Amino acid sequence: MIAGDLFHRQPLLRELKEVDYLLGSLSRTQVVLAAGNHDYIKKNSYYRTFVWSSNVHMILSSEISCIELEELDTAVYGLSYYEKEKSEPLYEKIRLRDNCRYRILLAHGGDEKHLPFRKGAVESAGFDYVALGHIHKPQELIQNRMVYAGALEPIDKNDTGRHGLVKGSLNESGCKAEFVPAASREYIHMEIEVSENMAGYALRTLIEQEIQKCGVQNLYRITLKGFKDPEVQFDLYHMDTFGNIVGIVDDTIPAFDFLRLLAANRDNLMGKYIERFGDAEPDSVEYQALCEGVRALLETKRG
Ligand SMILES: [Mn+2]
Repeated sequence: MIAGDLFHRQPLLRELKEVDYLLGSLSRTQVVLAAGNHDYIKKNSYYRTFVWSSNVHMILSSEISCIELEELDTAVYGLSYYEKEKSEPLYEKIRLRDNCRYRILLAHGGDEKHLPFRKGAVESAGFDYVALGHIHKPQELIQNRMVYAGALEPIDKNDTGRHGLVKGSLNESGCKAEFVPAASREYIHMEIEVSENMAGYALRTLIEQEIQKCGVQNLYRITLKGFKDPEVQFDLYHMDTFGNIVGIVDDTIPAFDFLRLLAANRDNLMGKYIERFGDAEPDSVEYQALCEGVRALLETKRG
């Protein structure tokens, strides 16, 4: 079951040929697919005329239609998008009209602009399983009954977490659906706790170890947290040992010893400045101003 948006844009003819070759080479498998809101069936879409292998069935109708897979005694309901958005709740209005033992709904969307549905309304139609697409993160709406498989691979850097497919089995005793991780890599948002005694090279080594722990095949967005030595400047361009860091942000707070600085500067501008912001919380804008001001004053003093 391919629940739409197999392509994130209009597919090229050669891409359909490649996909059809792969799906057509499955010897004991029937494939049903429909177009989603990204690969929707435009006027000149290759989906309109493409001739699939005999085991590959595309639902081309823009209204709910039904494909019967006789040898599996299974009917698959669904539709294809012919535009980027479609806001009628069509999946809530399905009337079953087949003579099969099993019934699957292949559905794409679920948000406001893409065929919204209430899961209860779809459930009551009587499908054995609802295979959902559109949302990239795998999730079960109803256990073993209504599941978003999610994208096979993460699509962008915010598409974190596991990705793969749903393996389901449908027989007299009901439907079982389990998530099978299949993505070759994952996007991971990682926080690294920096300490005051850590210099740049130590940080680089720590990041290297953390990435090794979580897998060098994955892609990382790293946020540095904690307090750092105010003297230390991290060179963020040289932290990427394995070439898999897609972004790194330094959110550390300089660990100025304000009490000591205040004691030594009671009568000057620095002392007055520290007093002015004395009770700022470490994650506030005031604290940031305090740190920047103190840094500037220290640098002026040295200069
Ligand atoms: Mn979609």
